[in-house]
Amino acid sequence: MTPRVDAGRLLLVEGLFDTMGEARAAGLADLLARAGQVTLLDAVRHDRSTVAAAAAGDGVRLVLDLLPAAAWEAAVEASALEPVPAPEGIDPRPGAAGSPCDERYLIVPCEAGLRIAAVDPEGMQRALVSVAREIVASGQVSPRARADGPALSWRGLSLDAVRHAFSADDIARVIDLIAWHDLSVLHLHLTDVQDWRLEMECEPRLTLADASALSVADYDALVAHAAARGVTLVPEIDLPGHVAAALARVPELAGADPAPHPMLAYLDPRVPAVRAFIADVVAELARRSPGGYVHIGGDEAFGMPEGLYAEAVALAVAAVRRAEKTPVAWQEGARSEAFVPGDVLQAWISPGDAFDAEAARQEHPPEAQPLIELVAACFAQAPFDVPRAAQAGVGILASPQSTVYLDRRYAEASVDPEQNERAARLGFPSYEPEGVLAAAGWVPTATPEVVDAGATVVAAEAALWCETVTSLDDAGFLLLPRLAVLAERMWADGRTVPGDLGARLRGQAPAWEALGFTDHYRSTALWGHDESAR
Ligand code: TNX
Repeated sequence: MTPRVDAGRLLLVEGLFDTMGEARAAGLADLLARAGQVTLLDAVRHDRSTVAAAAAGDGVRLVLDLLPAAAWEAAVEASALEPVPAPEGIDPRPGAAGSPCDERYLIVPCEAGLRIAAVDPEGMQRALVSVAREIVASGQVSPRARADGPALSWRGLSLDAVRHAFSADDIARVIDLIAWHDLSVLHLHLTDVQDWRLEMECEPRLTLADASALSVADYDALVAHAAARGVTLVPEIDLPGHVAAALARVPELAGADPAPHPMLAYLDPRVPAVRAFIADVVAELARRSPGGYVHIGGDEAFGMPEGLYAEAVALAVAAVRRAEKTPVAWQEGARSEAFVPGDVLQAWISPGDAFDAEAARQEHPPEAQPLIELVAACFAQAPFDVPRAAQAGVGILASPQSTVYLDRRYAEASVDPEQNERAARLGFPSYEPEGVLAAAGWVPTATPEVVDAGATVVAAEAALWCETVTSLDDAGFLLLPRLAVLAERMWADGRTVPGDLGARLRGQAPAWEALGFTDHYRSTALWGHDESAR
């Protein structure tokens, strides 16, 4: 059957399957169809009538030209376009070694239509998605020549899949969304105080009572879904703090001493069952995740003695290394001294974001004071984390809370009064609200606390924590439009993106809606008063 082709919504691509491979070409076709109602066809594989329709002007013809790396510079020169530097930092993809994959592309007019040149299938994918975004925004593809590419190879979203139990299908939709905005990583936060969300073959009790947990098959399918859309899954199992759910389900993990506070729990590395548990869960997670990096958490181990913390983190790091992967942890991991050059620490506590112990002491009743002191002691070390990482030569994954945490209320009103209830309900209550365009000037590699400490930003991620989220719609409300702003900054870093950011964001709303994120925030800053008709 010939697919129905709407005028201007057909991309007829020469060399699609040959250049991209089966899985990725199919994944890309699915993404474009879902997000943009853009039909992607391989000109060689499809029937004559479709090809003829495209030739007659119903679609855009694209010729893919996968170049040898050595031919790239000459191609840029021939195009007379401003060259874009190769991406920097670390490459999250499976099997990546050495320099990051080259996601740069050139789009130049040619006799048949447009020629897309890249040296990697990743570059082809980003180019084709950019063409589809243009179709969504304007209904057409401009014949203008352009060269583009990301500044950083690892551009991610960290998604809390614990505080809200996203289904595998919800997570697939988030993957589609981030692929549409050229992100390369979905960092999945899979375990926390409240729940352990990923079925583990080595310890089935972790998810036995939880019908909504992601099964082994769900996880494998998500890894494949992501890979086919140019996204690598970086899984996180949060150790040695944030583990109350695991301790409740696996009683042998109980510590040698009583917990420092009834509300706190950690994995005590002196307990033999704990040592085996850390080794087993990390090994299994690494085995099931084809990407090169495994995140072991390491954040907020409140009340845990320093020596035990360092020992527990070192066990997790060693398990990652045995699996021939590279460890990632939240910045507190620097305190363990288990990280070496090539490893990654995720900086999230910007100056000014740290826990305000004085305010907490004032606000809370006497019985909360001991807990406040334990939390305060942990945060008091935060200013030294990135300097410690710098000294150890460990790269920084930049996620400055004040800029990239999307569990933050919107400062401005919505043009749609129906969004008020959601706006009041969603977001971490103690954070200052922020406007949708607040991150428009973010330069990830110039994140001040990282640069000041002499550390290097090797990757960047936005984050959505889900304490207040109760559905995928809620997530979409917090993510959009802000994630699109952050994605653009992670792509461009210090470069200015020409044109009007507001117009670019509004232009993508149909794609968000087509992906099911219908309740994106209709901020007055973007939609003005007269545009509420949407
Ligand atoms: C801090 S960021 C956390 C999360 C919370 C988040 C709320 C980090 C490593 N830990 O557990 O969900 O704040 O924004």
